[in-house]
Amino acid sequence: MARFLTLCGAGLLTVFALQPALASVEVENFWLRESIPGQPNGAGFGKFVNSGSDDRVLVGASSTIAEDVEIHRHVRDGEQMRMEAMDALVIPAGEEVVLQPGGYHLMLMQLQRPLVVGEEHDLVLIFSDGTTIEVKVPVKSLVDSSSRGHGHRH
Ligand SMILES: [Cu+2]
Repeated sequence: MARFLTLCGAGLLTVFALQPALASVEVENFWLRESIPGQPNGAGFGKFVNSGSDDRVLVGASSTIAEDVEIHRHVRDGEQMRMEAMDALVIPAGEEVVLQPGGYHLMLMQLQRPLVVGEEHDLVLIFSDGTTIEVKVPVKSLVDSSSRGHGHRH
């Protein structure tokens, strides 16, 4: 056990290599929102599916495109919605947790450069048990083409 803890301290890559397939959590349809000019931070969304019999707890994330990645949620503050950082996001056993605009999201703090539609960026999701999931995440447009489209209605 002591040896395992030491390896954990040695870095995420080591942990990832040791535990490639134990994760009972799967990620679906993760995407990053394209940057608005002048906006220093980015946002990421997607779905966690926990098919296992244990709760899983997301405790952090990282990406080479951002200085840091925080777990956020929107909370109502009087008439306003504001964002709040969370230490952890629980994905209960057998359940799904969706990250979406206006709700839970990953906040990519201090982007190295703006997020452009068509790009893909790496994202590492870190769980409380030391396991990680690494995904390639596409950047998508702010305007959802399915809802706005080009308006062929008459
Ligand atoms: Cu946020």
